[in-house]
Amino acid sequence: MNKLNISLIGVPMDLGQNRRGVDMGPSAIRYAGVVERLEEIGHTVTDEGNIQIAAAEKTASPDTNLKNLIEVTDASTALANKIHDVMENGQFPLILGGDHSIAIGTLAGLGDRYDNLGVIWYDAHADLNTGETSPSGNIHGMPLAVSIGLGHEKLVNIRGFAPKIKPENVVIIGARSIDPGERELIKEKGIKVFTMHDIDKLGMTAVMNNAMSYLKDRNVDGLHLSLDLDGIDPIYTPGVGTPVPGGISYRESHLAMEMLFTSDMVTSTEFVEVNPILDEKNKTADVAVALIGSLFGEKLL
Ligand code: EXY
Ligand code: MN
Ligand code: MN
Ligand code: MN
Repeated sequence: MNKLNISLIGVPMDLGQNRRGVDMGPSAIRYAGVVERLEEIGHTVTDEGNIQIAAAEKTASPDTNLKNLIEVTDASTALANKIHDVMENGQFPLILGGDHSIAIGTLAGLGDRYDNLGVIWYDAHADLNTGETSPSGNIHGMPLAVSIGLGHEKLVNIRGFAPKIKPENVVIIGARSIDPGERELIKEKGIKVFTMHDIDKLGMTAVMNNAMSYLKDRNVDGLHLSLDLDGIDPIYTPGVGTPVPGGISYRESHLAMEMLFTSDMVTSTEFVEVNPILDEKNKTADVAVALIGSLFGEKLL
């Protein structure tokens, strides 16, 4: 990564889950100084503002258990189109959520720019549910399934093509809360997962080296980092809607970001699930900005 022209896109989305407040994530991350931090490193940042998000549906659709399906589809389409446009202009997309359902739009926008996009999914969860396997009907538990072509056809076919990414180009890091249907899908599709057990056992250095050489062996032509703040232990990031204890530490996360920076592989990223209402003094947004600093080349010395 040299000095980049970064397009920052806010997605104040809270329709992919039940807890209000995550729509304020982009504001909280901006308030925590993301633009200044990136400019300090030497990057140029254009704040593209926010994608418009509709109000939540008043009545659940009778034909699906997916909540706010139409509203999430529309917002995802708008985000996908925006990302497509900024990439056309040679900009590096940095997307701020919003809940993790935004990744449906992100990957739809990136998908047709790459033949073989790699994805690192940094998360406590696998986000591999479909309408059939979801325990909640919350779309933020489904974006990875949708992006590999599984799930509701409205979501799967955004921008008119599917799948957006190949399951064998995905690496999940930090998983510790996986539903039965997701577990089956991971086995069936051979998705690469480094659980917390692997991080404990191998250490973050080996996990990241393995993840990156796996993706290099797959000859990826771009790498998207989708970072869910709940991947990190809630001690450090309490402001998330679905915290799971026993997560990745603050220092391990910095190391992971620094290693990604050094690899020069990352071509787009999103930071999601910051919920200022559940947070303690914007702590979670501060962590997001600190990690963004490391990912984009901030040095200690
Ligand atoms: N697996 C659960 C569900 O599908 O409802 C919880 C999903 C939480 C998703 C978070 C954001 O990564
Ligand atoms: Mn997630
Ligand atoms: Mn195109
Ligand atoms: Mn998660």
